[in-house]
Amino acid sequence: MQISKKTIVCMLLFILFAGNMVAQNLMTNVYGRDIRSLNGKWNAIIDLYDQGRGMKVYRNQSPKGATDFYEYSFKGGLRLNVPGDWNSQMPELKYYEGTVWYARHFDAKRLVDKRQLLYFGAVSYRCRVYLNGTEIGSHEGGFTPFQIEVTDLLNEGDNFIVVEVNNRRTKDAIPAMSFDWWNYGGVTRDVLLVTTPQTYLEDYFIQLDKESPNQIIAKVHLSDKKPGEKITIAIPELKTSIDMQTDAEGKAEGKFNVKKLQRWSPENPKLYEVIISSAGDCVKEQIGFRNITVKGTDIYLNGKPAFMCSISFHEEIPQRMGRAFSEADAAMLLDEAKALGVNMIRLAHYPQNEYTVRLAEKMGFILWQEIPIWQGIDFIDNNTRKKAQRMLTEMIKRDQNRCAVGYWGIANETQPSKERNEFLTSLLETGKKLDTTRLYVAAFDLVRFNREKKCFVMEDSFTSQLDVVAVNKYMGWYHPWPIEPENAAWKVIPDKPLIISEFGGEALYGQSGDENVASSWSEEYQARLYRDNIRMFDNIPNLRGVSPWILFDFRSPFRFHPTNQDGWNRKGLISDQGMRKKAWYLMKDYYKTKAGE
Ligand code: GCB
Repeated sequence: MQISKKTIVCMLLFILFAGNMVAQNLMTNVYGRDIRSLNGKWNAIIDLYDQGRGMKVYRNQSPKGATDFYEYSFKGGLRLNVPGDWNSQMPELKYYEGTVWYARHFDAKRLVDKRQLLYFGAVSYRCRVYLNGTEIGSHEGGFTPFQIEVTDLLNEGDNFIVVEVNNRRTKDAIPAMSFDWWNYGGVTRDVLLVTTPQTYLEDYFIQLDKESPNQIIAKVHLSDKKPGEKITIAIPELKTSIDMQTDAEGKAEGKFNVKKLQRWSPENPKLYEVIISSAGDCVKEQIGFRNITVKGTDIYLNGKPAFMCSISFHEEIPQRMGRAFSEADAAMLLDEAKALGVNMIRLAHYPQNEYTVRLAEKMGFILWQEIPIWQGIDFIDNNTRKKAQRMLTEMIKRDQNRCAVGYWGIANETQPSKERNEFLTSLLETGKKLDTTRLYVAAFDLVRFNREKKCFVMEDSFTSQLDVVAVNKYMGWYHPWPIEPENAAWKVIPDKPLIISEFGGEALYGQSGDENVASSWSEEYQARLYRDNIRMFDNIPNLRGVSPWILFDFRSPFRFHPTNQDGWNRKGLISDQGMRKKAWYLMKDYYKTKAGE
């Protein structure tokens, strides 16, 4: 095929233009900046057939002449809450997968000596953003933030912003075509207008060195390549401050020793006010410091071997049948985790909102945060790999100063293959370039019972690259017991710490039945299953944590049983209405014993 010069020029221009439009580098700690909320009621248009872009609805035109008309208007139509998923806001949108246009007016000022940016906490799943009739950026990935600079694009006075949101599942997406949670769409987290100085503190990483109890690492990056700028990091309570100088890239790095540092831990979730300043900017943040390391088969927290008494939850408020998005939602989920007596939370299966992460840190939970590499991912597609790398980067960048985050999870239930290995290796490389102070983990479902050896085994060469190996194993639910639980020996990756990252079974709250019959969907069966699994845990020599699946029943489109499930995964220790099932009490007791209470 012959390609003309004109076509090549057009293609190059397109690539250049499209390249400029994607979202820009993220700033650290957006909530510590000069921000204005654009949350509230937005006007919306449901666009099932994807006609809006062709119709240029983002221009928001209204008829001028007598013969003029437009077959759309944002005025007088649907109104949706931002933040919020659309599915829980209207019965018609419960199962909707497609495009919804969101729009609103806002007033702004053009500021000569400042920069202004639009910041989205998350839009699920992909979006294009238009300001005053022009496309200004796009983003893919439903659980991580992005920002777009609008300094030169804002009008003095009225501005009109439109977000074209689409949550259709596709093969190349992350997660891909099916996943065991609700595919909520919408502008699901805060939208902010951020004002910064001309040169601002774009990115800073301030954490304790992995091995040292009193050496803090600080890396700061200005928004511009300004060499020779003084950067000061001060921790007033520790009477400490250091000065650094930026290099040609506008970066500065330093390490400094602190005395009498109280390290953050679940028992004492101590945070310090840290003040970061440059010539023209100053940002404050509450930051904690802790060490988390692995030696042999042990996980050490602040130099002491630790056992992870964990629980998982989705970013969902079951009673509202909607995605969690606020501080109040975070408090509800985390208070229930506290009541269970856990010291860790696996934030399943995607980066959850910043309110949850920040409050969890204050409440003393170690966090496992992961990207939605959940079964069925196309490991051959290079673009999917790039997407995953970007998602991981966005997750790490947002929460790099949350010492509560002890684990970055890179995958859940993937099957070995050359392509899978290369894909996941590239994720580890991406992550470790940004952060080596956390442990890298992935969850596998490959453990099998070997009848000759009479023990559970697993083979996956990729595990050698991880700090901690995690296993989802549904003994008594998806897998019948091959042997009595107390005789079920484990030889699974015996040279590394192992976490049982999922186990459990379904029960309908209030349903009583035979404790030996799974299809009773009874609390008794679920409780028995928990009892059996707890008996098995003692046979796992390298077990360093367990995380039952899951705190609350959650909505899932592939749970078809009409009376027992009705669109809900019923593995919760707590029902969708907030009622504790029998297994909850067993787990609570197990964690009490583990904590030596
Ligand atoms: C798993 C998945 C989790 C599911 C769970 C289940 O292994 O990791 O996302 O919800 O099983 O309930 O089947």
